[in-house]
Amino acid sequence: MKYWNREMETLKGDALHALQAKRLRKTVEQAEKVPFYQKMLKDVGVGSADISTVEDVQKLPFTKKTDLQGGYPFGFFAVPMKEVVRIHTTSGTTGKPTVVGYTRQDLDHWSELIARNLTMIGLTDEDVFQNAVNYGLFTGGLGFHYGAEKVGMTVIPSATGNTRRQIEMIDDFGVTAIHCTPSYAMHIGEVAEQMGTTLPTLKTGIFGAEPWSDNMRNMLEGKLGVTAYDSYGMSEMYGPGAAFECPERNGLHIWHDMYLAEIIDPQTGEVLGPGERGELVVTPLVKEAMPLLRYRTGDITMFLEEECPCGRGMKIARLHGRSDDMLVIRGINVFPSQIEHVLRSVPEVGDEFLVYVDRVNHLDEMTIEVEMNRSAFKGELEDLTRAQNRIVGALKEALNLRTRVQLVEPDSLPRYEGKAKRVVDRRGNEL
Ligand code: DLL
Repeated sequence: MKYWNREMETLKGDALHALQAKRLRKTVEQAEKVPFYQKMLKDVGVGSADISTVEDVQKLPFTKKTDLQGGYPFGFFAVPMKEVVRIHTTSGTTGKPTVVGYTRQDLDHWSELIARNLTMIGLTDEDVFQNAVNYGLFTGGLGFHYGAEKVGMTVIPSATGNTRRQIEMIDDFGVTAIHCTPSYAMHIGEVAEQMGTTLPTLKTGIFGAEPWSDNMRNMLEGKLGVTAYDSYGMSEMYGPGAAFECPERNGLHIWHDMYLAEIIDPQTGEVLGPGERGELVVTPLVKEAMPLLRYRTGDITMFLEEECPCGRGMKIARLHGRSDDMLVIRGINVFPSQIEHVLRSVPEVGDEFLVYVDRVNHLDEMTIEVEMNRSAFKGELEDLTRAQNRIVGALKEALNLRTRVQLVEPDSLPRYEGKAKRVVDRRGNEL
């Protein structure tokens, strides 16, 4: 088992708690330089002097995404602008994006996180790494880039797009590890198939930035010939790197010396224990330019109880979606990733699907367009009808919901280079 920073990665018990408490207090001190937090802390009568244990985090109020938007652009920065050496923003589709600033020390911490993750899954300076995500304001590009360079890997900043060229590069440059969104990985897999290559040098796939199911993992491993690892993060937590699967691939280690994680009931704010699913709340412990206190991520997960054989600490379950992309269909909660998990287990199903939600006569209707794979598409009409019924049945069983399924031709639905958008909610448009 390889470690980038064995001491920090395997820190446990009192030593870990003492470090977390010290860093938590320092983070609150840093937050006290931000007018928003000055007011918030004054309102609840708590200051950095009141923080001496990890549990004291519960004295602090939560910070929400809307709070950050209210501070647009630089209202949450705790250092003078001349110390901010990088800015990223979230890809907010509505309203102003969230702006995140980094000091030089923040960038060092961030690349250390990525270096830990890459080392944890066995990558070294011998590897050739293709970073097929959007470079620019999205944190996935530069975040992974500098972390992979830190490990000494040969980094190819291929970014997204021109998929045939991406595939030629994998083969010509002997790429051993690729990083992209799972949606783009699917597309790379299908284009590679059309080009007649099995991508023989590729061994490792790192996928993240959006939810992807275990069945999708199996499919990607088959198409690309890789072992696939899940990578979680968000711009407010630096970006990718915050949590990552180890070779056990049974949950993601959230780096306990850099993030204090809690799981809460999203309705009541009550703190939940291991095994209880709820919203992930994070207090970054080393952020300098933009400290955050108890940030509500909106992401749903739980702490896993068992100790990991790899010796590292705290693990969270894979994330199946955000509380805000959960659909409520006729009173039933549905995450798009559940639909994906079902579809990817049906052999006749091809690579993409699209979910439409409508309100028909005051009732929610979910219609799913499902691409067939090539061989099923060439088959008999009877077989297709059978496949369609099977999909409807599997969805009914998994979601307890009747859905309409329309089979469509291979390659007829949109492809994605970054995060996918597979749900079109048309409710509210009927007036
Ligand atoms: O997506 C950072 C990132 C880049 C992570 C590359 C992994 C790889 P944002 O654009 O701010 O940051 O989006 C953050 O994406 O709150 C989750 O809802 C979702 N998300 C990120 N990773 C995963 C994952 C980057 N592995 C938001 N599984 C988060 C499920 C994920 N959802």
